[in-house]
Amino acid sequence: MSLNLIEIERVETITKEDFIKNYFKPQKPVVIQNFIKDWPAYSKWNLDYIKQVAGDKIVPLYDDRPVDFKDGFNEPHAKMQMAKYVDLLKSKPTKFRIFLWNVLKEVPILQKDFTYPDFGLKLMKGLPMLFFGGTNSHTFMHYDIDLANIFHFHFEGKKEIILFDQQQTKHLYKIPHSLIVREDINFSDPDFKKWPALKNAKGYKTYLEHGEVLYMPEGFWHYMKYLTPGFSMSLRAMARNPKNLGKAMYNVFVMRTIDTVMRRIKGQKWIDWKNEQAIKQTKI
Ligand SMILES: O=C(O)CCC(=O)C(=O)O
Repeated sequence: MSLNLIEIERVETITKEDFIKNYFKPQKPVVIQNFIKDWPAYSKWNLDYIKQVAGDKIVPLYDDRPVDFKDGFNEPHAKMQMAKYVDLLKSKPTKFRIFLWNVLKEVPILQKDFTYPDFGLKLMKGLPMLFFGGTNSHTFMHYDIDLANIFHFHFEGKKEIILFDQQQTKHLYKIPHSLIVREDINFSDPDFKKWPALKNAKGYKTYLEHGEVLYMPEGFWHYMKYLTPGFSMSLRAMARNPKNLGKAMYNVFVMRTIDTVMRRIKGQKWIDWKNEQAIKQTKI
């Protein structure tokens, strides 16, 4: 038994008109295989190059430990010099990932290697984010707080991708007052005895390779597993659907505040209660 996933459509390249008509309007994911062949990044960006231009930076690292009530929002689990981190990635599997690292702020020179593509959407120029991971590390199934349209460009390694739209949330064991599902689900090989509702979820999958870009529509759940060491850059455009914009506002101003206050008041009990609710609220 495996998850009910269809392959994400793939195109060699695409015009903005076709992108808007075939993927943005119907909110369908797509992989564009050869879109960035003329970016300097296509030939330059690999782990050695990152070590060369950003080796002395201290980077925030995350592993797959469960959420702890003492952790702040996106608070890193460890810090390391980028040069050492790249050596680690290349030498052995590691759970340590870099998540949401702002390219503009941290290594401005990298901006020379890419341009903001015209997909017919207004990209947020201040927010190109980088993500790194080692063999077998993964990002929990989550969706982004602003429910943005995301363009995810991948470099060097191979990455497994699983996506679900927001309609599937009821089958995913979502943790209330958060943007994640139960962290103990292995989406690469789920235990359906433990998580039977996952049988009803309908999603998408693909494997991303160097130079490919994945479009993730607004608010899509995403799970990403690095099969070999690599890194990605995400560019984002604001959600257009008013319902999603409303959810984004709620997440930023209400959901996050409730969660922070409750962690302070109830501590680990709040986290444990949310984890139980994720099971209770998911119908089979
Ligand atoms: O690639 C990753 O590690 C996570 C990417 C992600 O969550 C995103 O692009 O929003």
